[in-house]
Amino acid sequence: MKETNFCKSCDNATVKMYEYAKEMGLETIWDRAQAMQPQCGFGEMGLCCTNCSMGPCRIVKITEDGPKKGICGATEDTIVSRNFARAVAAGAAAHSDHGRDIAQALYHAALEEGDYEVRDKDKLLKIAKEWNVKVENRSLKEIAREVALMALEEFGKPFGKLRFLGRAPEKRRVIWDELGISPRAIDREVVQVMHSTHMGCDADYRNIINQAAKAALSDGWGGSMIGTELSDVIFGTPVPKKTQANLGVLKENYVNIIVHGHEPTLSEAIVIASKDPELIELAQKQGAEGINLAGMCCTGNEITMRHGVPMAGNFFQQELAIATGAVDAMVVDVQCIMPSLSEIVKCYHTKLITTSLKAKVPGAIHMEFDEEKAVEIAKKIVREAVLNYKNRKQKIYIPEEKAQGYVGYSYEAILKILDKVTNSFAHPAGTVKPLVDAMKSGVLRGAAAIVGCNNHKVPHDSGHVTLAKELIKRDILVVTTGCGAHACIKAGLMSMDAVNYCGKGLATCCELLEIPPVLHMGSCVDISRILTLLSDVAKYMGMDISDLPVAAAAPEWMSEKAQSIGLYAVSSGIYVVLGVAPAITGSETVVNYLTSDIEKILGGRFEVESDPVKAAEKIVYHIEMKRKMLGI
Ligand code: XCC
Ligand code: SF4
Repeated sequence: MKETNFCKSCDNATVKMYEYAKEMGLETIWDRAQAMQPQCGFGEMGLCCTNCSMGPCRIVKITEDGPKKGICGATEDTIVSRNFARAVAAGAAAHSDHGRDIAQALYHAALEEGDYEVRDKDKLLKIAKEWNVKVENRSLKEIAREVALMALEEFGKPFGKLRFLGRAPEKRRVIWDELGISPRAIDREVVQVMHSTHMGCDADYRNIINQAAKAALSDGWGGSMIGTELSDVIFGTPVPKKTQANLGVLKENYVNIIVHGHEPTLSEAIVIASKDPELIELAQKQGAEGINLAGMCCTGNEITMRHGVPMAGNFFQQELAIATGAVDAMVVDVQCIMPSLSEIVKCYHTKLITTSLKAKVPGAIHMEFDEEKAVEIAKKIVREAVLNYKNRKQKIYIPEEKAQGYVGYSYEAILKILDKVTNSFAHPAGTVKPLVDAMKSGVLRGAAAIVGCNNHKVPHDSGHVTLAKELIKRDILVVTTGCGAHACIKAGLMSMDAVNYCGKGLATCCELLEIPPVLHMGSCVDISRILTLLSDVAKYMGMDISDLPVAAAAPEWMSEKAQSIGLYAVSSGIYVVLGVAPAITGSETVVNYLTSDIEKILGGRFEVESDPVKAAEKIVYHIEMKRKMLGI
């Protein structure tokens, strides 16, 4: 096999740990990616169909005489768009099911069952008002219960449209209505995609993509938004705070617990349990100095946004964390958990603890999480980790890299920061006006979101980091979520010193507002925060989201959730640059539709650009073009 160095990363800790893992004879994601080469061309192009058992059918493009249709007669356009739509539906399902769990947690909180409570009363009241819930002469619990029930109804209500669509600018809602893609109920849109992409159903690629767009919108403006908003109600809306990031946050003489996955219901309870005096004492009895909690992937984002818990790393660092030998338990819930973890823990004392019925891994210990007994179960889990400390037997190697940065920029936090420069006499507090003014004057050219995962097809973290640096250099404010946020904080882009990378305009804004040029807005469901922010800016300016000088990028995306996010962003009028091509290249028609024609209908479109420097140029071009159209 050709020896290629798959572990190209711009993160030193990752490179070091990868080399160390190799020395130790451990297998990591990079080794498996290398062993997988060459990857299947049919799959890569989206040209393989397994939707019925007459297949698999694959369309052969490279030779003239190969089959050009599936056995049922499905064309490449049908097959490619169906595969794409199914991936979007799966992604929307994952995000939305997360949202549903949070709504359920709020319901329990309202009934005083379990350990959750309403921590952000203002946000609850705001949502209640938005949803026409009666608040006068009612207790907070009663209001919370009704809001939770209404949120749960959003998944399967028989009539009407999603309530949060009301946040979008009027022009946007008209576009959705006219196209028939305003989502009705979240589950329904996902089910409809699965139905219409069943064998012998929808064969029109445009119609298939429209339905996928509807499901994607039910994620962004439905499941994800419910996830974010109700998480804020239960656990508090994030405010800026300082934290540390990278594998160097692990501490040799402490019980190290990593929480990894997505839903804050579990991780919030673990945060409480890890501070329990009895458990800390138990840890000390085992010879440790205390308990050190760190987060990975989106769970890491959730608990750092609300508690400043250190961020241990992103998707590609999960195996490496275990290879440090210092992790006493890795506690996981759902999504982005590599099944390989159960293999790598065999070489260490680390306990891999699964907690969700939706995600069990052979070889892991399963300790089922129950929202009604959250802290009790969390304490049991932390106890497992603490008692495991004395079982450490391998050499410990923790890379020293740990960056400092600021996190916690929820939409509400951003508004509050903008208040600092708002002359309350001239304009009311809590408006986006200062942001709009900065954009209009050209001090800020625009804004871009950098989101998404890690993918071996792009050097680890460097897609995110290079793009962010290129954009802030050109006075474009960057907001980020997900594994992109981990990449940016590790590269120092969330520290105040990052102004040194900025153009003059952005540097001035950052200094005035005391913010870093790259703002951590949370986990992937929190991209809904960005939708809310953009909607309010558009509404303030009396226009649509598609008119704004903004863009989004997912330089290293890999998950189905990312495909759903990409499509709801495009369907919300946003220009989205992908660093990795989705599996659609088998149909030129579908590629043209998603990267060009769709813009005429929805105002946003996809662009594929694997080189982050070129991606930055394209974003700058797009932003400048939008500015010109706005006459600013
Ligand atoms: Fe997963 Fe959310 Fe992607 Fe990271 S960014 S690899 S989806 S953890 Ni969501
Ligand atoms: Fe083949 Fe059509 Fe069945 Fe797909 S649905 S596997 S293209 S016969």
